[in-house]
Amino acid sequence: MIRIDILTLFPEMFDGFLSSSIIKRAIDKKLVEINLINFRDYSKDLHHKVDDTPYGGGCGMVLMIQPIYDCLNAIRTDDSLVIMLTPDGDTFKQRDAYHLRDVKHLILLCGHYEGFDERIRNLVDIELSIGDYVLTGGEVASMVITDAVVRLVPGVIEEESHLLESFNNNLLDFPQYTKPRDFNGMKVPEVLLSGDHKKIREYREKIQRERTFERRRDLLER
Ligand code: 6GU
Repeated sequence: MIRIDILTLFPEMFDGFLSSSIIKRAIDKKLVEINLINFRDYSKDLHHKVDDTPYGGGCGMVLMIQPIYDCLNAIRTDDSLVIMLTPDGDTFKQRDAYHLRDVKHLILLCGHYEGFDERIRNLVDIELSIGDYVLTGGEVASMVITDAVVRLVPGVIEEESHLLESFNNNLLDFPQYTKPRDFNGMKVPEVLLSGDHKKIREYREKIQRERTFERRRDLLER
């Protein structure tokens, strides 16, 4: 079983995510254990402070190293991979989801406010971002990464589903259709109704290549 510990000051943000759909089912089936840990509980400050004003001046607050240091010391083991969520990190890709699926214990550290004390970077193994935009905190990013990893854990969804999906082989997905055959004149392509599996496979691969070329030429250039 894979264990994912999410270090956050806002555990309530995860309520809907952990109690719905495939993630809930994976937890119920004990395929994954997900723990929310509020690192405020590790603050040695009288008022449980976790952030303070930046040295050198500037606006906003900076997360202090002490609560995060003590929290990580309490939970990390030889099997742990500590990931800091930050817009400065490497961009998370599908191939990273496949790597992280094989780690026994993931620790996802979510920041909030203006940033982390720079020295916190010395406590983590890797830094990840989910894309080139700025979020209010790492929580949504940690849910994105958790979702992408958990769905790849064997038993969570049908194995065959990921073999054909977008980004495997750097190709976008092929289009899918279901009933009815004709909706207000919008028809299902004939070939899909033909029962000729070789033709269907060729048709789908052709569309995948065309669509990736039109929409995501960057994927083909890798
Ligand atoms: Cl991981 N954190 C924040 N705060 N913003 C982001 C991000 C992470 N990834 C993209 N934008």
